[in-house]
Amino acid sequence: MATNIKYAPSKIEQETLITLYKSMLKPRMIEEKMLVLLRQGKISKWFSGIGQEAISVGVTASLHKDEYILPMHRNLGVFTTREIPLHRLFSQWQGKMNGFTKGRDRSFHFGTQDFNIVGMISHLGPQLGVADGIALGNKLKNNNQICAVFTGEGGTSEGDFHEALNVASVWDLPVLFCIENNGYGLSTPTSEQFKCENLADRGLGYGIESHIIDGNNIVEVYTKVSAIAEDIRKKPRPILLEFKTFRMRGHEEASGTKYVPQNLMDSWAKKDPLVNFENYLLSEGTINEEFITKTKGDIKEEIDYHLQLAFNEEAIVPDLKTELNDVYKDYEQEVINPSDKKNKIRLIDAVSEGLRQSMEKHGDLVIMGQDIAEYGGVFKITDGFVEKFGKDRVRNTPICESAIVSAAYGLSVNGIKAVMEMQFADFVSSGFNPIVNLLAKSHYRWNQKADIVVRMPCGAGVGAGPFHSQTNEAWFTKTPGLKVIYPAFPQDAKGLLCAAVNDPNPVLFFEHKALYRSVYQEVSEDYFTIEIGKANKLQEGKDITIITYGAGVHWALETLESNSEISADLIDLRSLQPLDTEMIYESVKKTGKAIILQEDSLFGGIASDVSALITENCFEFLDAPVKRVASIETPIPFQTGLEKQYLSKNKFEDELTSLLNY
Ligand SMILES: Cc1ncc(C[n+]2csc(CCOP(=O)(O)OP(=O)(O)O)c2C)c(N)n1
Repeated sequence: MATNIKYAPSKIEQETLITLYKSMLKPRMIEEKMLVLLRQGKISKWFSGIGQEAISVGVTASLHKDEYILPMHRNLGVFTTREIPLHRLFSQWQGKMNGFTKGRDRSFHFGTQDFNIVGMISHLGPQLGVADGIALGNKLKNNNQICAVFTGEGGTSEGDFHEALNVASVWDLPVLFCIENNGYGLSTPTSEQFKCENLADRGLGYGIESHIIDGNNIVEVYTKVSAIAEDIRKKPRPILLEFKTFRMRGHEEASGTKYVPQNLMDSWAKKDPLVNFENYLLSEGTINEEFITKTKGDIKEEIDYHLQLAFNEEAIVPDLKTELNDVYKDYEQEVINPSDKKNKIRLIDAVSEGLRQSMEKHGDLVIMGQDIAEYGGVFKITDGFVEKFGKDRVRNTPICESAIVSAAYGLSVNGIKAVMEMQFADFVSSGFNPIVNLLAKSHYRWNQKADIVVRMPCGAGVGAGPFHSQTNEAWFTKTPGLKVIYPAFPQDAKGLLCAAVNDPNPVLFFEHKALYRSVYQEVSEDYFTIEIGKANKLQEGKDITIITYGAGVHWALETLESNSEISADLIDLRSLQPLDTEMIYESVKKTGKAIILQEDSLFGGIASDVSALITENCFEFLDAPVKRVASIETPIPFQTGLEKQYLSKNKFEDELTSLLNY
C-alpha cells in the first residue's frame, strides 16, 4: 500500500478523514459512470475532474454550508459534498425539469440558492467578480461568512481575474480565490499561458496573501484551507490559493489528450488523490478492505437508484409561454403617484434626487462607481451622498467595470440591491460581457434575479468626441433579459429611476449628458415612480406620428415649435425595453405616417426595429413609407462643426417636411 503523496501527521479526527475519503470517492464513481453514459449518448458534454477531487472536496468541506461557493466546470466534488440529491444532478445533465435550469443550460452551468452554490457562465472570469459581490454582501451584513471561488490557471489570464483580485484587495473582501493549476487550458500548456513561476506569486502584486497547496493531497488541502477560512472569517480579506494538480483527461471528453506528453500523465497518475489517500488510510488502519467494498457498494447503489429516477423523468415538453415568462423575473410594478409639491429643477438634479430618495427607501441599496464618493461623481450626481449614507453604501470603485458589474450581481445573489454608475456610457464596453451574459441571462438560466441598475451618462452634442459621446442603447435592447430606460425630462428621469431601482430585473438607465443641465422642469419633491414600459404622448396631432426618445424629443419639440402648422402626434418612448407598441400602433393607425428620430447612427438602431414593427402591424393604415432619421454612420467627432454634421438633429426638419408632403 505505497503512497506517493506525503500525508503530514494530521490533527484531523478519524471520522473527518473517513468523510473526506467518501466525499472524494463519490464524485470519482459518478464520473466513471458518466463516462460510460456519455459513450452511450445518454448525457451531453462532460468536463472531467478526475484527479482533482481533493480540491473541490477539501475546499467545500472547509466552508460552512451556508457560505457561498462558486465552482467551475471541473468541480463535481463541490456539488456532491454539498449533498445535492444525485438525481437532481443527473436530471440537470440530461436537460430535465428536476435539474436546476429547466433544460436551458448544460453541464455545470447552474447554481442553486438552496445549497449556496453559484454556477459559472461559460466566460470563466466573471465568476471571480461575482464572489467579490457576495463577499461584500457578507461584510455589509456583518455575518462573518466567507466565500470561495474557483478558476483554472487558464482563466487567470482573463482581465476579470485581475480586476476581481484587485477589487477584493482594495475592499478587504473575505474571498478564497482558488486557482486549480492543472497544467493545461484546453490544449494550451502553462508555459504558453503565463510567464511567472507560480500563479500564487501574483498575490504580491495585488497586496494579497497567497499560498501554494498540493492539490492532490486532501489532508493538506483540508487542513490549510480550514485554517485560512477560519482566519478570514475573523479578519476579512482575500487570499489567493494556488492548487498544484493535473488534468488527467481531455478538456472535455470528446477532445482527448494527444497533446499531453505521456511521461507527465504517468507521473501524475502516481499522485492520484483518491488512490493515495485510500492507501494511506489503509496503512494507518483508519479503514480496511471490507469498509472500502461496503462504501463503494453503497455509493454504487445510490448512483444507480438516482440515475433511474432521472431516466424515468419525462423529457421537457417545450412551452413557449413558460420560456418567454422566465426571461424576466415576474414583477408587478406598484406605481407611486407624484405629489403636487414641485420644484423647478434640472434633469441632473432629478436623477440625483431619485437616487437619494431610493437610498433612503431601500436601506441596503449599495451604489458603486468611479469617483462617486467624496468627489461626488464626474457629473456631481452623488455629491453629498457619502456624508449622508456612508462609505459602505456609496462605494468608489477601482477602474474595473467588468468586476464591478459582476460584483453587483454577487450582491444581488446575496439579496442586496445595487446601482452602478458607468462614468460614461461609452465605458460600458469594458463591462459588456457580464451585463449581456451574466445579468441578462440569469433569471432564464436558473431563476436568479439580477437586481441591478446600471446608470449610463450618454449622448453627444457636448463636443466630447468618439469615446465620451455614444448613445449605445441598441447594444442592449437586442439582448433578452435586460430592461432599457431612456428619459428625456426631469420628472420622468426621477420617477423612472426610482421605478428601475424597485424592479428586480437588470435595468440599463440612460441619462443624456447634454440634457443634464439644459432641461428644467417642475419635478415632484416627494418619492414617486412612473410605470416602466409606458411611452408618453407629448403632443396630439392628426397628420403624422413622430416617435423618438432622449435628446431626439427636444429636437422634435424645437422643430414643431418653429413649424406650428404641422399637426403631429409626438411620442416620447421613455422606455425602449419593454417598448410601448400599443401607443405607437394606435397613433400610426390614426395619422397614417410615421417618422422615427434617433440620435444613434442608423443601422441596427431602435428606429429600425420600430419601423419594422410599424410596417408589420400597421401596413394597411400607412399612407407613406416609414421614415427613420438617424445620425451618420461614423464615430462621433469632437469638433463642433463636424459633430453638428454627424447628428440627426440637423436633417430632421427636412425629412419631416418631405414625409408630410409624400
Ligand atoms: C472567455 C472565454 N474564452 C474561451 C473559452 C473557451 N474555453 C473554455 S474552458 C477553456 C480552458 C480553460 O482552462 P482553465 O481555466 O485552465 O481550466 P481547466 O479547463 O483547465 O480546468 C477555454 C479556452 C471560454 N469558455 N470563455
